Amino acid sequence: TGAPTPAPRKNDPETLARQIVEKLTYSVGKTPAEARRYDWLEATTLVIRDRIIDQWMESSQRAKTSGEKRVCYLSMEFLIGRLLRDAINNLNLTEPIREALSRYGVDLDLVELLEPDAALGNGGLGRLAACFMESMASTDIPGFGYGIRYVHGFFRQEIADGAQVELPETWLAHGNPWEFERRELAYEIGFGGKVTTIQEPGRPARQVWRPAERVLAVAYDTPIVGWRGRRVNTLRLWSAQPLDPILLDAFNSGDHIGALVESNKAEAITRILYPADSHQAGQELRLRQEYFFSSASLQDIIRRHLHANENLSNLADKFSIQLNDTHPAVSVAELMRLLIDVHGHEWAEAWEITRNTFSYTNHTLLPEALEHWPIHLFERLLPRQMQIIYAINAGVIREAAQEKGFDDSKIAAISLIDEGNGRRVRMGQLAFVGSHAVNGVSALHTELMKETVFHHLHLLYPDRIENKTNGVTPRRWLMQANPGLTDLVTDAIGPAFLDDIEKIADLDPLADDAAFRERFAAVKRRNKEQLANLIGERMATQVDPGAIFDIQVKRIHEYKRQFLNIIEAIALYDQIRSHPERDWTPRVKIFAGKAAPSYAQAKQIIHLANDVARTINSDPAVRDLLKVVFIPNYNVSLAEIIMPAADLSEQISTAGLEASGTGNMKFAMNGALTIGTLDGANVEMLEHVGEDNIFIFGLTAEEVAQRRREAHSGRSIIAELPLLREALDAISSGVFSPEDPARYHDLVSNLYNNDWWMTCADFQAYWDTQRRLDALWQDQDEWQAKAVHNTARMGWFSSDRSIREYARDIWKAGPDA
Ligand code: DL6
Repeated sequence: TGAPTPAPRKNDPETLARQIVEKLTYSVGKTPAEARRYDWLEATTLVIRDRIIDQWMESSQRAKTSGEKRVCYLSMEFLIGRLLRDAINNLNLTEPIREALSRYGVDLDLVELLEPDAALGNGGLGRLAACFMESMASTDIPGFGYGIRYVHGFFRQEIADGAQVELPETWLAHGNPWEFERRELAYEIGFGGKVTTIQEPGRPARQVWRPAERVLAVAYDTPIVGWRGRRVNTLRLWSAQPLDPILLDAFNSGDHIGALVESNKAEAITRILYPADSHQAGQELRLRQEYFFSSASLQDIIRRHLHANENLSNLADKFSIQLNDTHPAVSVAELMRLLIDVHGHEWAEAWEITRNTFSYTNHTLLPEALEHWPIHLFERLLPRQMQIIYAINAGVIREAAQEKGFDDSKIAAISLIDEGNGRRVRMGQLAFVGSHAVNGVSALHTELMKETVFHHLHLLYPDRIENKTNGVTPRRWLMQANPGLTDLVTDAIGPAFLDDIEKIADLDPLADDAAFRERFAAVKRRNKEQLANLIGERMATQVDPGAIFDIQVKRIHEYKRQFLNIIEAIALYDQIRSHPERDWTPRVKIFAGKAAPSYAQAKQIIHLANDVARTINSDPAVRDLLKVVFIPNYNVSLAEIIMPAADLSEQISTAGLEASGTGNMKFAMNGALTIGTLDGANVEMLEHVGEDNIFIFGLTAEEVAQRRREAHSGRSIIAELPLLREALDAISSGVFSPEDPARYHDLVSNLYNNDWWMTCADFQAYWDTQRRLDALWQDQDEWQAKAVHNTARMGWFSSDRSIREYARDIWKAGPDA
């Protein structure tokens, strides 16, 4: 019975070519002769999409009928990038599609480049969510991503006269062939209004929320294909729409603008991604976004659950909901509301269901990134949820006082309400108490969570915090980004590592094989040439692929210390000019990354990098020994070109501040050596690649904390280090900004007066380590052997491993559950 199963599709170039032309004709409306490259992209995408849909339906059906536990990943950000290459690679169709297109003189690589880069995220947290989606599909876990369909993703960065300029990004301008609008899946989301108590005879009193405003959340689904296409999961993104598209009365009475106000207000909720990374975005709109997507996702999960179950008592057996940071933390209160007010559960049972269903990942310890909302705002926008938060808080405080004997100061620390700061709701605390598991994203970060932000909650619930070190998907970050290396490894150890990346360890002994090292170096050289061409074309700067490509790409932030890297470049520049007779190792220092538009110091750092680049690159005295490049508009697609071309990866955050890092993993997998601090996942990378193959320097997290307690400043260090002093003098006297000599005055004076990020404190150790790397570069056998060890020993940092750990320890879901 039921619908006939479609016949398996043929995947030979002949069939594919015919189908692409069919799509070109009947869906795009062009003949091959008329078609532009963009039309070929559309037609190819549609052919691939058909293949995915077969598998997608099968996976969804399997998840529904088997009754297996499903995992919902709630994330405000999914930095998925381009999808076509991912899908083609995971379906194993790269070569047949390439050949099919070549029959019409079309180059697959060029076609793929036209796909917009879906940038629905800021950085690490959003990209991790994208890797996790791919890994859930690849490890056969019925995963479902829930997020927001922003009309404008992360802003496009241009550099004008050295400074960052933000421009709107328009990824949907040409439509989006990957998404399916599900108009039938629309939920009402309320804001504001009043809560009234209803007392009916013989029944307990109940609360009824009557929102003043309502909008619709409409689902858009994107298929996420796992490796070899075995499972296809869903990424469901919500778009906000008005209940009434236009207020006709207002329009008819002549108020044409007023008639659209409600509509615009609703649509504004999902119009734009906040470009805030590790930075507080305090706007009301942000809280609206958070509640909007949380409520829509929970209503959808409940609907899916009730499809196969009588009631919600067993929700936690059938669904696990992972809160990606605190952005969806309001879900804790919202699920309680839905369980109690809408589905009639008692408080105690609702609380049990809620805690067993949710788990929460923390991604930062930076105080300015820990979300806390003013109570008056929360209460005005979400009055019923606020009542529930007070009630949750009362329960937690009672437990802490009665069972653990917490005193007032400890209670103040765990309270969901911050009383000392203008009264605010602490979203981290809410997520923590509403979850059965709370995890950090690297071993060090998890320990620091226990000691700092969640110290008292950890005392209250000592079994709740656990570690799940991040990972990255090797499909995108090795196979697709670096086909040359993938072919070389396949040739050397066979293809088994493609299915189980930890088998790449078989490559390790080849570090001692001179012929293999040479081939490994040749792949790197080709990748560097490709990046050098890009730099030449985009920025009219010529760089030598024979130099060390020393790369720092990530969000621009003081704690990530791009400034330290720039100061080192200036010191090196001075030394090269003072000692031209020395045997300097040629280096190209490459930077890329965006600064939050409101983060003045980060924007100054970008400006400085560009000013320094302009000065050094035009100085004939340094010849080709040092170049500095800032590549604009860093995004996932650019990262796919940059990671495979690095010799040296800069992971130099102030210890204790980078929760994990994932760029560090992508670089090392592609054979870059790391220069880094003992921070985030660098600590575990050191354990895996071995201390001879990674270059660690600087203060430890404990030492940083100690210095901060001692009110450390940079002044005395600067006085003792002429290299550092001269570099800083050059910056502050306007050597790099003659048109505005005072431009960097604040940046430099912060180092003298405070050095909060330990830039001065770590300078000498950083400089010395860089010089050791210079010397190592002269011994290419040694360097390349270390590079091979890095690639061979990074398999553990696959997001498949992370996801299996989440599935085993937190979700109790998936094939091994
Ligand atoms: O866990 C993913 C990623 C980590 O690798 C980075 O170390 C961390 O900085 C980043 N955190 C954020 C901050 N978000 N918030 N809030 O993106 O998460």
